[in-house]
Amino acid sequence: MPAIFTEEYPEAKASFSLEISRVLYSEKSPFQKIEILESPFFGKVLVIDDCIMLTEKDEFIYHEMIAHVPLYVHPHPTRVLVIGGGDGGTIREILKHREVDQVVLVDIDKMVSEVCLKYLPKISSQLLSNKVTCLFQDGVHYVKETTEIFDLIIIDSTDPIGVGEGLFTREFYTDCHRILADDGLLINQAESPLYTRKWLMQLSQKLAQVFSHIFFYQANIPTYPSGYWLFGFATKKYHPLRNFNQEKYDKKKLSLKYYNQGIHNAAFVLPNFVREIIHAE
Ligand code: AG3
Repeated sequence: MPAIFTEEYPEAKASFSLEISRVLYSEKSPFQKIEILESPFFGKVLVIDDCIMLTEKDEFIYHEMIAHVPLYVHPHPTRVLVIGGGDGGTIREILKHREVDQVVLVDIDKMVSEVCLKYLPKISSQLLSNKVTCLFQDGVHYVKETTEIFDLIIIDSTDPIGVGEGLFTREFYTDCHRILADDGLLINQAESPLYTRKWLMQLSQKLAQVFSHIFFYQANIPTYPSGYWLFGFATKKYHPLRNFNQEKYDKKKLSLKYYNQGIHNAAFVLPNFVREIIHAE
């Protein structure tokens, strides 16, 4: 009998299972349970508190979409803040944009980065870049206290329960707004409109209370709940489509596996049921 890992989706009374050939790592940090599993099909899988954070098979979709969408909109992103994202996947994509010369990563749990550096070096190795400063502390506290200013903030969090909860509050978004430059952007992972409609609704209401313009865009991520995922795009100035930077895009010619110009445009076209959720008062 092959071993099976199952992530339960209690909100949908459903679950997602995958065969695993080995458990490479399983420990409790002071904050959460961290596991690295090996699946014959999905490759290595990072699981935190029984939720799939990434698999080697499809992590490129999430990490390319969370990073390149804002980086092809902002005309001169030099200072980027990543909250969460201790696995380093988001950092890897950000650093493909050479004009970014400083990235601060703030993740509460040092063990996530240590484990990923050991077991998932292809995803995490850019954490060691000299452009990156890793601070292992609470992101909520960091944004409250810091005097630094950023062009882009990316919130690469876990779900809004447990450790990640504070990263989905109005107070937190208010602090992020304060430490963004006048033309700054904030991107956050915004969960599944199908399975956790309420989370998306609350997130969009809170973001809209703080930022004058908010947008959402989508991607298909098979190993996350429902396989259908949203990202928030909160902006002080730039429009996600009108300010798409064609010149930068044509010049860079990054070879990516998911993101391209067509995807950028299409991702902001949302189904009616999603538009209803994010516009609900
Ligand atoms: N961020 C986690 C997305 C949430 C997944 N939720 C779930 N499986 N219930 C991923 C971090 C990758 N850098």
